[in-house]
Amino acid sequence: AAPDAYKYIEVSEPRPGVGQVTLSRPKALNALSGPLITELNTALASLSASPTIGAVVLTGSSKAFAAGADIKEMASLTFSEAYTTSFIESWSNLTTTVKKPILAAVSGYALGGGCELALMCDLIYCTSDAKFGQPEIKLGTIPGAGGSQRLTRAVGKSKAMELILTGKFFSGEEAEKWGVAARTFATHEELMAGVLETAETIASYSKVAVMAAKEVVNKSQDLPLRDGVEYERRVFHALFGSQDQKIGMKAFAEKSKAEWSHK
Ligand code: CO8
Repeated sequence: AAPDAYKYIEVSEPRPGVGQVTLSRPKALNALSGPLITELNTALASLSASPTIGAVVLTGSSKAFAAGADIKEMASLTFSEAYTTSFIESWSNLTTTVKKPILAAVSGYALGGGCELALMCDLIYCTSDAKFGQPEIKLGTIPGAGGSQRLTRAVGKSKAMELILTGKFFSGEEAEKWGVAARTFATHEELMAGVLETAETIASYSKVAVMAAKEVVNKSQDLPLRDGVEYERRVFHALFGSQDQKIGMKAFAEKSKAEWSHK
């Protein structure tokens, strides 16, 4: 879709091969309403399908990545409505349909569904004073978009229990210390420069290899170790069938720069 087709997000290509989606509902601190999630899914599907895009950055503003699901929209929902419409199931499209790496760049609030959205991405960079949290307990509910599962895998059971049962926030600095975030930055500007640099690096590699690498690392979250190692080996074997494996290894031997065919 054309960039101006969106109301709650902005889509751009700030660096060669890098797509950027910026959540933009400033008056509600980027609260994740149904229409916003629909736009996000459309934009991600289109970037994922684009032959020129190699990596995607998902970000918000310096004040908020996203302050959660839209509480006002959810407040009057009934069980039968939530159940029969599979409320928020489409959020997971991000993890199931996008084969290219998605890098979350988090400044300010990443709360509830916002924290879960960041956790669904392939890696998180953030500012040191970013505010993560799963405060659903304060609203009389619990995380509903994977937070209890992904946060627990990231920080371990005891810490996840503490965070989810108290709803207390944790900082970007803590997120990095606990392995939730890969790197922290002092300011939003430095964060964006850092995330775009990493995204550009990823986008400079063979798309076949990058997609395979993303796939096998994510499998580690679902499979027992033995099955995961076997899965990885199968995919590794399969890549000997790609042109880019031949191109990459030949370039190394010739001390030249690989010109990827992405095949
Ligand atoms: N939903 C709807 N509107 C929101 C949300 C939200 N999650 N967060 C902020 N807003 C709105 C505020 O209502 C306010 O609007 P208005 O100006 O019309 O009153 C505007 O954004 C600005 O917010 P504040 O005035 O509150 O700004 P402050 O700087 O004072 O405070 C906070 C910022 C601390 C982030 C505060 O806004 C806050 O606590 N927000 C809610 C955080 C929260 O509880 N998030 C979890 C929501 S539940 C959830 O995400 C998961 C539910 C389980 C299912 C998962 C998927 C749906």
